[in-house]
Amino acid sequence: MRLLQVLCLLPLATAFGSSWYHNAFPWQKPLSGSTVNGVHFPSLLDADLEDLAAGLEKGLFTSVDLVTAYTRRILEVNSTLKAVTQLNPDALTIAAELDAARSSGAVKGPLHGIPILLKDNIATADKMDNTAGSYALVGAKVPEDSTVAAKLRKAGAIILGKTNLSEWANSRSKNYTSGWSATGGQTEGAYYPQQDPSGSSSGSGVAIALGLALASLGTETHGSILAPSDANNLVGIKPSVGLTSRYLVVPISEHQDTVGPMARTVKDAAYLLSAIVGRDPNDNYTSAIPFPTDQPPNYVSACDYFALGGARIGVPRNLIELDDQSFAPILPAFEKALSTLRSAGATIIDDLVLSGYETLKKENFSFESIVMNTDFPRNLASYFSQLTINPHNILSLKDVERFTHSDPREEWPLKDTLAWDRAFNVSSTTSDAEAWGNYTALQRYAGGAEGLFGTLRRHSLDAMVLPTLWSTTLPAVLGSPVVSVPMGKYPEDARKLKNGYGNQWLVAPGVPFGLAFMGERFSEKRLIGLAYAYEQRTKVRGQVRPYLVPRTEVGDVVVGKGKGRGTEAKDCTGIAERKG
Ligand SMILES: *[C@@H]1O[C@H](CO)[C@@H](O)[C@H](O)[C@H]1NC(C)=O
Ligand SMILES: *[C@@H]1O[C@H](CO)[C@@H](O)[C@H](O)[C@H]1NC(C)=O
Ligand SMILES: *[C@@H]1O[C@H](CO)[C@@H](O)[C@H](O)[C@H]1NC(C)=O
Ligand SMILES: *[C@@H]1O[C@H](CO)[C@@H](O)[C@H](O)[C@H]1NC(C)=O
Ligand SMILES: *[C@@H]1O[C@H](CO)[C@@H](O)[C@H](O)[C@H]1NC(C)=O
Ligand SMILES: *[C@@H]1O[C@H](CO)[C@@H](O)[C@H](O)[C@H]1NC(C)=O
Ligand SMILES: CC(=O)N[C@H]1CO[C@H](CO)[C@@H](O)[C@@H]1O
Repeated sequence: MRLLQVLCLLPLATAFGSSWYHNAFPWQKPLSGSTVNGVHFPSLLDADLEDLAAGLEKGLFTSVDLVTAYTRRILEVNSTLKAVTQLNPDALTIAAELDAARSSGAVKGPLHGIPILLKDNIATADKMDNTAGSYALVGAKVPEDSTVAAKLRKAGAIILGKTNLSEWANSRSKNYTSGWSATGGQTEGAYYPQQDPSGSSSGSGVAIALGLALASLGTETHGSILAPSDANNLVGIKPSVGLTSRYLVVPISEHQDTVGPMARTVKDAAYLLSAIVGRDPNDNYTSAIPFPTDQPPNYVSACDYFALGGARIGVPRNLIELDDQSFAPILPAFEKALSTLRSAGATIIDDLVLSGYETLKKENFSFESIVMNTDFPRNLASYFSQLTINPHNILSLKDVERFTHSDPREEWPLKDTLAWDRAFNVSSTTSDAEAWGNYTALQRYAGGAEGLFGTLRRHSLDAMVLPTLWSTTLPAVLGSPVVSVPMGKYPEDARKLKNGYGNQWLVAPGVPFGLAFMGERFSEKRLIGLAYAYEQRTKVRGQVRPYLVPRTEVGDVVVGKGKGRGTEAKDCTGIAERKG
């Protein structure tokens, strides 16, 4: 009943707008698993892949138990946080099949029988929809699984459900909040009441932060894996564009879109990345992958405690200095991180200046805006053309806009569609030659001598680091990778800051943030090693705890089997009331 109390107090606490309740509940300690009848079960809040795989191997619990436990956890917090929008109605059946396969010795690999959530813009050819958060796509069907979903299934993963997102991956307008979609409502972060969950992979961030599945796939065009990983105490890998296929993923820009893992540990993210990389004839950007199809890098073995030894790491301070200083409370933790990197054997090359970034900023990032806006209507239409069932006959961005203006559930005009109007304007007035001119200018400033790649090479760097918040722009436009890992949380005396709509907290005591490692295209393996070595020395995730934690553990499910224990929901607004 503790969770019930916390949830019921939440509106009161918020009304006072203070942070007292952060310390007021001493029972909100890290949960470290449960011991039932002398048997120890891992805590789902923190369990990693190896914990779950070991439990499955030893027969401590089954994949059916895991699906049951995660589903209960999802329902416990969903009406407050709205992180998960759909549950896979076949998940239990799939789990039972994978349990049977395991019993007969047919284990597909480390992900066998492990529940994973997908952002609701990554399509699956099953009973679930792929909506991008819009009613325009409810009921629409794809001809087959997206390549990344197919690869996860082949690796034995159970696709447990879909996660909420900023509608259309945040491409609709500037006036809706991170984590809001028409179909999913408003996602909230779990580290402070009414925490802005960041976006656009908001539901993935919140769900994995709370252990509602082992891990999730998110998508990124500009910051959409990194920012919610940052704000939700997660490891996020934004892969090089082309490393993972975008086939049957709702697009924004072929030049910038990428699909990557969001997980609680670097190694879990590495396991997931290993499962989803590779060339795909349905996404020709994957032909840029520089390694043979049958010899992908071993991202898991890259997880080496000593990877920082001898590494050369740059710090492009001007990217921080050019920003407003509302997020400055991050900086002491960043300085501490730099000394951790040094003491682990890295050489820090500090005070680098990427003046190309300053130029892009002076141009109001218009080159990127023109590249994205010329890609968007074309790439989106190409996604729609592949649908096999399309209930509203949505074939273009214009159709999406018409639908959005006519269906009141889309909350237009309160949430406008001006970004689409801009895309129409730009794409109809920009020639291919001009779009190419903007693309090459963007690459030159972002990646040339005064940009990321030029500076990495000039100083023979393995990587550059920044607080994740400031890391997203150059890798977004360059299609280069970033690994973000938890670095700290805002201190008790941090000056609280609301988002632009005044309804959610961006900065508040206890809200997490991360450290980003940026590198050359296809340097994921090296970045994962560096991030792992940092993570193992700091283990920040375990020191940053959510204010709200679902209570069901896999041990409860195992022990409660056949006894009809009703632990589905403890949420004030949910089923709990009906159950009494
Ligand atoms: C989660 O909550 C939202 C909003 O209340 C609801 O629409 C959705 O169906 C819920 N998802 C699940 C999986 O229960
Ligand atoms: C992929 O194909 C499209 C259209 O066929 C083409 O415009 C684009 O340049 C190709 N991209 C790569 C990376 O090969
Ligand atoms: C960038 O935006 C500012 C403020 O809106 C404007 O004054 C300036 O002229 C813009 N710069 C360019 C190069 O468009
Ligand atoms: C969004 O912008 C429209 C005008 O473009 C305005 O009418 C509406 O109130 C704004 N909504 C919010 C939530 O700011
Ligand atoms: C699009 O172009 C029209 C006509 O030039 C203009 O009135 C409108 O403000 C533009 N909209 C946006 C969002 O740029
Ligand atoms: C970028 O595109 C615009 C048209 O939208 C064009 O006027 C401009 O010249 C292009 N810039 C470059 C550097 O090619
Ligand atoms: C697809 C789906 O589950 N949609 C539901 C999500 O949430 C809204 C409310 O926030 C419901 O009305 C939808 O039915």
